[in-house]
Amino acid sequence: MKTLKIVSLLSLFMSFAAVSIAQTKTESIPVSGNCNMCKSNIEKAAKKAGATTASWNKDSKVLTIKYNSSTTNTAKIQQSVADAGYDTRDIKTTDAAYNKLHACCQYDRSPEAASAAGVKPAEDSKMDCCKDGKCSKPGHNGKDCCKKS
Ligand SMILES: [Cu+2]
Repeated sequence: MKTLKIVSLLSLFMSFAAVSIAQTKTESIPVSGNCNMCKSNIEKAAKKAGATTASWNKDSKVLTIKYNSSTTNTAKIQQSVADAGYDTRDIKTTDAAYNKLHACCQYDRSPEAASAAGVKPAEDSKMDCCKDGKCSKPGHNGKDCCKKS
């Protein structure tokens, strides 16, 4: 009986350990931007969406985040960064949010600059060809680009 207790305690402890390992994730996500003001905006937006740490490098254009996977995810964090006016690897900002950025923060949104930053150009964005819930791109049959990932 004593061995059984120890074994069950041990497995309980191990399952807790496994859960806590699974919860903290670190990820590096390309995000477009220019300057230190962008850095502060991007990091603030990532933390607002639940990132425990967020650090954007203006030279490499990479945002490194740590987050708890039980409270948030990369889609939420990227959406928050996009809402602040910045194109991320997977989620594009809106023209309205981009236009609200300080003039010095209005980074180059050309496809060339986007791919140099590691960000998919806006034309390739899933939602950009989606108009009124229907895909406006020929051959997509109203499906592909309107799916929210
Ligand atoms: Cu800036």
